[in-house]
Amino acid sequence: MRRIILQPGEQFTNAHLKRTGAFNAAALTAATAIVEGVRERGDEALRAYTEQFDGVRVEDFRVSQAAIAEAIANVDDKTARALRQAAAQIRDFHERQKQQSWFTVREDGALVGSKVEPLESVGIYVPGGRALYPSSVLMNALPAAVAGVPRIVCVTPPTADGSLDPAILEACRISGVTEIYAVGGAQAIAALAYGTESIAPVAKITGPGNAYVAAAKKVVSGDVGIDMIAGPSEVCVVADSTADPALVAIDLMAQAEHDPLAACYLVAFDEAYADEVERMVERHLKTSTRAEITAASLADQGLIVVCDSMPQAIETVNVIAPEHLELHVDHAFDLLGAIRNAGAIFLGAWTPEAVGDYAAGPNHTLPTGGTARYASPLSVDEFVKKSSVIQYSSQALARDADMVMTIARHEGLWAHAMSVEMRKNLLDTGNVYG
Ligand code: HSO
Ligand code: ZN
Repeated sequence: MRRIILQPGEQFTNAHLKRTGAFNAAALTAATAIVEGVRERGDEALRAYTEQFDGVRVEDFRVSQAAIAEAIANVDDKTARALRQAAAQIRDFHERQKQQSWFTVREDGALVGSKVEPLESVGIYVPGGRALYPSSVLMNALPAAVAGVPRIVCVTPPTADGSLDPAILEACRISGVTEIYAVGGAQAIAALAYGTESIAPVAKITGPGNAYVAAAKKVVSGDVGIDMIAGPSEVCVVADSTADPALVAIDLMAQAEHDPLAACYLVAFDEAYADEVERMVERHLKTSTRAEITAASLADQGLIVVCDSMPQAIETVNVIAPEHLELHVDHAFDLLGAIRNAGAIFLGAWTPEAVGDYAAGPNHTLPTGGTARYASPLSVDEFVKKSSVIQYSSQALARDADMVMTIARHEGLWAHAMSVEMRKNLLDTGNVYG
């Protein structure tokens, strides 16, 4: 891992980081062409792109109930039970995020409020290949279900032999997905956004994907809602001398094994400790079943920052604004107030990121690439929208009339002022024209 040693009082800056974005210009160009193709030619384009990119000819994109039932029967009991248990904790956490509609009535009788309404439909992208995660289905579909979205569509790339991942389908069933289509890539995003003969469009698209999926989301955003555009996964572990280097090493590896582009940061307080963590990584790599990806990620993207003090370490974390932050330090909870930028914060020695990835309840879809400076984890809020509600009484109108007319006239908007004045006249004289 690359190493930086900060001098006392030295600030960690963005220049120390070499982040890879969620997508690049080439992916954006390719995705734009694919989106246009699907927009113009619907299912025909969808079939052609699927043949080109997935190497398989799909006649009917919709996965039938019979195929789903047959695949689900193959999920082993233990996995199915674990998914159900995780789902229960994730659902419980997200239930607490639900916002109620609210109304308040002023003394003059004016009612104002906010009406919360679930989106009518959402599309969830489920990647294939290296990132085929049933847990991501739970993390995207459950908040939508809790929000009350009636139509939850899942899209996932088809496999060459037409097989379906049973655990993915089981996760769809557990979390209330209503339609599944075997289509992936930028073409799936286009289909969800604009609809084709076989896929009705949705109001919003969420879920992780590769650079082309991320670019396609960017292209369709505005015409359809999207969640954040996720870049490579990240973890930052702050370890003081109380942290077991073997555990710190395996926690870094747990993020690195996702992707050669995953970025792992270790913030430590002396070089000898950092050396020890690196030795532990080497040792664990010998038995890892994903040694190649893990080693590539740590070598190319890994970074150790050796700090002189805890305040310097905390400021380093705030500049990195990591997706996941593990505080492997004594009295971790006491540091919480000083952490301004992090997607999810894992406190103490007993909280590996993996418990958050699968089971604790909070969402594992988190802001990456430093976007934790302004963005939040995926939540029920992403699947609802609000309408403002206003109802004036005659008394309230009389009270606010002058204020509204004054501002409207200042803005030169005649009918705005008149719409209030005529009502005021009606109240004063019984006639709208006074
Ligand atoms: N750590 C990933 C989520 C995940 N982990 C899914 C395992 N499965 C998000 O950064
Ligand atoms: Zn993970």
